[in-house]
Amino acid sequence: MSKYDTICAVSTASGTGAIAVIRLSGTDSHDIARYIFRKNGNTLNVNEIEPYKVYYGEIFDPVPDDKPMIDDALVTFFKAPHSYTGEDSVEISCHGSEFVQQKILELLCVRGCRLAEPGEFSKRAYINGKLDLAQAEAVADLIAAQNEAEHRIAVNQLKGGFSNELRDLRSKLVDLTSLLELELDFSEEDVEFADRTKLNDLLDTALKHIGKLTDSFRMGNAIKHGIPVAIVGETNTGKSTLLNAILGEDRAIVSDIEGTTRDTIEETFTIEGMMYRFIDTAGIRETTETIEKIGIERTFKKISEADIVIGLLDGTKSVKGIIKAWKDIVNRVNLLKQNLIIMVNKSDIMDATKMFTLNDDYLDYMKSTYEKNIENHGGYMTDEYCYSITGMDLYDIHGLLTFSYMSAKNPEDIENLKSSIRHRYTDMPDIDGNTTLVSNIRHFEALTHAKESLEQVKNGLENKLSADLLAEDLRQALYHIGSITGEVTNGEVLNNIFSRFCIGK
Ligand SMILES: Nc1nc2c(ncn2[C@@H]2O[C@H](COP(=O)(O)OP(=O)(O)OP(=O)(O)O)[C@@H](O)[C@H]2O)c(=O)[nH]1
Ligand SMILES: [Mg+2]
Repeated sequence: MSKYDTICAVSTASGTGAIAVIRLSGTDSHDIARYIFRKNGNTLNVNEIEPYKVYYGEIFDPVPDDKPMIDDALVTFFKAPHSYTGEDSVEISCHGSEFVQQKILELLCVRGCRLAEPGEFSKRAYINGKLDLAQAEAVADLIAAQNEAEHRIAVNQLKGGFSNELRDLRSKLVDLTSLLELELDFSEEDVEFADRTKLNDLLDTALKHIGKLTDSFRMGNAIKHGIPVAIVGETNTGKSTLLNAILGEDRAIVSDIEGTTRDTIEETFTIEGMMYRFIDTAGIRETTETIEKIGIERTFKKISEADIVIGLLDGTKSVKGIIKAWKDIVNRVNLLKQNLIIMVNKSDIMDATKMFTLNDDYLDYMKSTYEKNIENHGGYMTDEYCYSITGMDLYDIHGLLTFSYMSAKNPEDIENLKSSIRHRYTDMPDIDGNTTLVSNIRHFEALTHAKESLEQVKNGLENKLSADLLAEDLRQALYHIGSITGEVTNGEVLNNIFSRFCIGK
């Protein structure tokens, strides 16, 4: 299999469509396409072909004597290096009959084309320097994007936003390495050229940069697979009713029997361009029933994995019961990392005066928690201190815990809840701005390795390790960063990446 052979594939979705696009790329692509194409009954002359011009004519089978027409088609020729792959290439737009598509591929193969492997066009684009590896992966992400947020990440990566950031990072580290390597040349003389404080500062900047990128993975990954929203609470609070109302379909079984939902149910739903994965869970209660116990264990696991937790309380229960259920949920949520939305459900049938008592009790509880926090932090739990460890001030944290009332049977309440869920993330610049979000696990792992190597350099500096050992760790970090854009890579990794593309891309 030579990288110079000419490949072909149907690039549009498989099956019948109005039109289909067949793509050829490689040294002989123009000749092979010319061989089966006639314009006004004549084959195009090599010298006559104008690239980037669309030719209208017929695809025909040149073998039988009567040279039958196969289809009406539009053909465009692209000249290296100005094509997607960087090679000579051709695009044939034909009618979307599966028979026509197959017939054209067959004619091309008889003339010397080979059927392309998945992602082979993009792989060639990468090999020919048209795209770096992260950009090629963005092409696959762009094709797979199902909502606005996913689309935005892919476009940013495709435009080279991520690659530029990595290039920045790399050049910082290259500077560091060359400073250290200079010392190696003079190792006999025991000199230190590189100012250690400056090295340390540079390292800190690089580590901070990588840290920002690895931190963004949780969000980037969530956007790709849907931001997980767990709906949790005691049995019969209306979790399944809420899931159905959000989805607008009867997905989960609803009944007034406690413990109806045994296993978790997950469905994605897009709110204003952002995909969420709603998870209905088994209601939490004391039980000796084995299956239900397993279900409740799953609920706890889903709570810990969720980005947003909707804690649903049953407004028809006693004040004491509601407060207890609420505390049980709050205690299972990590408020520093997760968003908690507490909702008291069944407002349509609950006694409204209870709302006042609930809020008073709640305030009492908050007050005692607040005081406990002050004790825990040596008596100086100021807003600033709280902000420095949580990124939120105390008031916001309290706000997150405030009770809101709703009825899962009231469509208006459901719309409000949806917009409140969406609102949780619009404040984050990462999503609505042009900030890079890492959404690919391969990139995340490479960055994590790079970070580990840099941390070793930092430790080494503190322990006054010799320049050659420091330089070695730095080179490791450079290697990992380079592997993301494909500056350093191996065949196996490449095959692995491109084999996940669709054929024709
Ligand atoms: N009046 C009223 N009834 C509700 C509301 N939400 C749920 N219900 C009723 O409450 C009962 C329990 O609802 P489910 O949605 O099955 O409750 P669940 O939390 O999924 O219960 P488990 O699966 O057992 O944990 C059903 O009879 C629902 O019709 C509401 O807002 N108002
Ligand atoms: Mg249920």
